[in-house]
Amino acid sequence: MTEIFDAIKRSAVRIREAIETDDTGYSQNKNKTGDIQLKLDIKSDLIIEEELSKVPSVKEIASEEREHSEVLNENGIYSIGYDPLDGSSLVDVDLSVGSIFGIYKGGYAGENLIAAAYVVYGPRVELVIATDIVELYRMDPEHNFHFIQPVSLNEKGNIKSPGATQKYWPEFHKKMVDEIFQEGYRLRYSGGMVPDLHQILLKGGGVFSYPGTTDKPKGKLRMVFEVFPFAYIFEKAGGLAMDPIKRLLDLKPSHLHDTTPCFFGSKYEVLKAKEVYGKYQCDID
Ligand code: AFP
Repeated sequence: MTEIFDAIKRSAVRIREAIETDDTGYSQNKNKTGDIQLKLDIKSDLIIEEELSKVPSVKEIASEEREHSEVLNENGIYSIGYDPLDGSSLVDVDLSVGSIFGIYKGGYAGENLIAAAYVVYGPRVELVIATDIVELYRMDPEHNFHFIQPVSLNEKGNIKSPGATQKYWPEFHKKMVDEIFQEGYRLRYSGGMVPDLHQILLKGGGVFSYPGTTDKPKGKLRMVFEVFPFAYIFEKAGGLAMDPIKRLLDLKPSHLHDTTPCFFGSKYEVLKAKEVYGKYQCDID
């Protein structure tokens, strides 16, 4: 798999350069989820396709920016699901963004993930790779990536990143978020999933939630490109990733672009969410 991680590193160097120099405007195209694509989304997607097509072990790719998966090498064994530039609408206000990768052996289901990675384009470019362990790398000015440290979560943290529009949150979800803040948790939410989850991972814990809402009952974040890769990373780092009743990696999408409510974090906070959601479900049964 080293050659896949090398392709991800080469993509990261080229995407970073595009972020720094290219037009941040919109294209004329919409992706499968109906978002109007930024020119940077399209360019990042093409960069990753080009780099992964040089890797013989990559059989096919599926990108958040494309409706269908595409075969790159008939004889390959891995399928890569990726979000080329998550949070791209934040580039024009100079906030951090990222690329997310899931490496699947078999179909695009959580149980078939064998590794995951993400790149954060912030004040520095950092790469986190999860195989059986989770490791942080940082890019130097010559574009080489250096190992920095292993990544692991504490049982409990002190950061809360509550996603989605509050007006559409279920009442019990709002109550649960309020209670977490009453416990002393601090609000950390940039609107970019990659930097928000990166912060929780590197500060040792906390919880990120993107619930089902009255306007989007299945949430916003896509299983194959965003949710499964981060679920894999959080579990390997010693945390939990749930919907929050079921384990996210046990979910099987019916379609490539399916979304799901998701909670990622250290054990204490995610289990708390599971308890609240479990009780609510009992109440409405
Ligand atoms: P964009 O790619 O459209 O900027 O969306 C980013 C994102 O998919 C994810 O990175 C964030 O966590 C989430 O959306 C933020 O969504 P809300 O603004 O609804 O909380």
